[in-house]
Amino acid sequence: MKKVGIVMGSDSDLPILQKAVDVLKEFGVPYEAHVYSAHRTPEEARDFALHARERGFGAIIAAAGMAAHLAGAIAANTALPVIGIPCKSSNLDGIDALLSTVQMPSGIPVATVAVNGGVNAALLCIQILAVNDGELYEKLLKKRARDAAAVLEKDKKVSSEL
Ligand code: RP5
Repeated sequence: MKKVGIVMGSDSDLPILQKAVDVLKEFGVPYEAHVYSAHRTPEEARDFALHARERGFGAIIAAAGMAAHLAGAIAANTALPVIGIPCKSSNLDGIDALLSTVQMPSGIPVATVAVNGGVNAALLCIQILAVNDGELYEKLLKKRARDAAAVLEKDKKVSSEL
C-alpha cells in the first residue's frame, strides 16, 4: 500500500497531526511524519515533495499555522494529492492559516480541510488510497456505519431525556 506523508511546519502543530495519525493507525495505513517548514527549512520541504512519489507516498498531508505556505509549497513540487490543514494559532483564530492554505492559484491545487481538521485530512488520504483498494474502501464504509450508529444512539438518549 502507498504511504501517507505527513509534514508539519512546526512541532507545535503536533497535537493536530496526532489526530490524523490516530486515524491512519486505525485503518492500518502506513505513514511517515516530518517537521519541515516552508520558511525555516524550505530546501527540506522541497526535497521531500520532489521525491515523495518515488519514495512510495500516495498522498501528503501538510499542516501549518499563521502564514501557512507549507501545503502550497509542497504542492508546487509534486503532482501527488496534497491535503492542507490550516492550524489555529493564538492571534487570528486560524483565519490567517485558512486563507493562506486554501487560496491557491489555478493549476496547483491543495485540498484544504477545516481549521485543525486532522481527522478529515487523514480520512481524505484514505479515501484517495481506497480508490484502488477494495478492502480499504470497505473499512471506510464500516466506519461510516459505526459513526451513524453512534449518532442514532445519542438521538435516542436525547429524545428520551428531553
Ligand atoms: C507555522 O508557524 C507553524 O506551522 C506553526 O503553526 C506556527 C508557529 O510555529 P512555532 O513558532 O510554534 O514553531 O510555521
